[in-house]
Amino acid sequence: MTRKYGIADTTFSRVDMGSLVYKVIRSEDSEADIVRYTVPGIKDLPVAAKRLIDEGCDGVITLGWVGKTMLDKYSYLATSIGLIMVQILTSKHVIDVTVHEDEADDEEKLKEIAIDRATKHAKNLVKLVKEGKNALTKYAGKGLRQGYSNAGEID
Ligand code: RDL
Ligand code: RDL
Ligand code: RDL
Repeated sequence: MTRKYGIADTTFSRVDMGSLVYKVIRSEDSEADIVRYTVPGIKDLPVAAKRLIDEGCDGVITLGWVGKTMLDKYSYLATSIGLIMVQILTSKHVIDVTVHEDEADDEEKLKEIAIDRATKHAKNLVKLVKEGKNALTKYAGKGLRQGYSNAGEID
């Protein structure tokens, strides 16, 4: 059976993570169907993810960008709860890639975080969809990070 992946991204984001993630999924799973759904902002992502799953996606990756204000952070908290609800309701993974604009002061660094986080999580999604529960077990406890270099295991 051909696997089907959903990509939900936003026009609010300042980096085009959707196009990047499309290429990563394509290279990790060359036969896959990939559907992209672009919405205005993060609060629109839960329903986009739900609709992608309703139309047959085996897993979804969401690509959000959170502004610097308290209001933006509250919007993200609401979004995160919504995305978790979608996962619980559908029993499918919705991998949440979020870049917080206050993670870095300069734009180049923010872009680097976005590219690294989106790429690593796209690979995580493909692994989970292709191989299931134990796909990531060999990395358990290794202190992996997305957007930064790995924190590493404490031994
Ligand atoms: O449904 C339309 C909008 O309400 C929705 O797109 C929101 O997600 C837009 N939005 C905010 O209203 C906000 O206060 C966003 C942010 N902050 C944000 O930080 N990032 C977004 N959208 O992607
Ligand atoms: O769906 C992919 C990720 O969004 C998800 O795995 C998150 O749980 C990753 N994550 C964060 O995004 C974060 O800001 C984690 C932490 N903080 C954290 O403190 N511990 C985690 N994950 O295990
Ligand atoms: O140790 C530094 C970072 O890992 C920490 O600040 C995280 O909270 C940063 N982070 C996010 O803010 C987020 O929205 C992470 C993720 N998502 C994520 O998916 N994976 C991370 N960090 O490793």
